[in-house]
Amino acid sequence: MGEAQSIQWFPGHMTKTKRQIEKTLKLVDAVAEIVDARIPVSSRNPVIDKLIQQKPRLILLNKADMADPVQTKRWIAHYRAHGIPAMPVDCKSGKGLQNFIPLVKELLKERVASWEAKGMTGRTIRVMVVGVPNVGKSSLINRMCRQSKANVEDRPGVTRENRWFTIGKGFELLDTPGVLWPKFEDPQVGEHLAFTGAVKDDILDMEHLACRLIETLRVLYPTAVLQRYQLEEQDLAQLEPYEILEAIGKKRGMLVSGGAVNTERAAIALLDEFRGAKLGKITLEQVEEAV
Ligand SMILES: Nc1nc2c(ncn2[C@@H]2O[C@H](COP(=O)(O)OP(=O)(O)O)[C@@H](O)[C@H]2O)c(=O)[nH]1
Ligand SMILES: [Mg+2]
Repeated sequence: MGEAQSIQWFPGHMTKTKRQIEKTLKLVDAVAEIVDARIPVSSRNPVIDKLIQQKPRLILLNKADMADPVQTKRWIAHYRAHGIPAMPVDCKSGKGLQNFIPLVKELLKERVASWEAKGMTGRTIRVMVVGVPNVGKSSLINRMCRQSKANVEDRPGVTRENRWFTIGKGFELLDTPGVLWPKFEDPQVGEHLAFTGAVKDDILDMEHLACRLIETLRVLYPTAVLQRYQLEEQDLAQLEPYEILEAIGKKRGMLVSGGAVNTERAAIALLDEFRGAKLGKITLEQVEEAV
């Protein structure tokens, strides 16, 4: 996407969100940060690290159903090596969520022991769920609530958006207060969020985006593209991305009158299919450093 577009998206509400998160942090015992397992770097706001500081934290690699399991394992090892427990989840189906509360309890083991030593037995554990838009915060909360037949409650002293969700006995979740925007200034971040559909398509040039996706995929997952669109290996490696888009459209019979390929339609098809994991389980951002 162009520079102008990315500037347009960046809203000025971060200061307010930061303040809200800082205030709310005082009310919770831990933070569960959700990232998109396909783009674990771009789907988080780096400001989070500064905000959270000493608060115990865990990372949920969500949408693991669509990510490359080998890469997801590497990310988990990577976070763990940095002292952050992490786990893969699929909040759409609920897969992996049975490990969520146990992991939080493990994270807070010493704290819980010290509460108990002070006679505070059965104290409620409160966890704030943070993450950029579309990463799956609501899905996580809904899933967890459904599993435990929980309810939503309002409490004095918190704003209407700050709703606590009781999930199971002595365990509560809170959604991110405010909107935690990703770091759009970095063009690659904006692009990866657009590939995964985290950004509204009506402000994007779909053909340009599809060409960029082709460039990325032919390096990281060439076989996935070859198989899905029945392309020649040499073509995928050597043609210009736009020519590959044309080849995809041609294979699909997406033509306009006169016989030219409708590349706009081809672009939309490619992006839709990528987002729907029709090309397979793909992770666009991979761990660089050895762990
Ligand atoms: N395939 C898949 N889709 C998911 C998963 N979690 C969330 N989604 C979808 O991602 C979109 C955004 O989820 P939502 O919970 O609204 O994100 P929020 O903006 O962080 O609250 C929705 O269409 C969800 O159905 C997941 O684990 N796997
Ligand atoms: Mg939500």
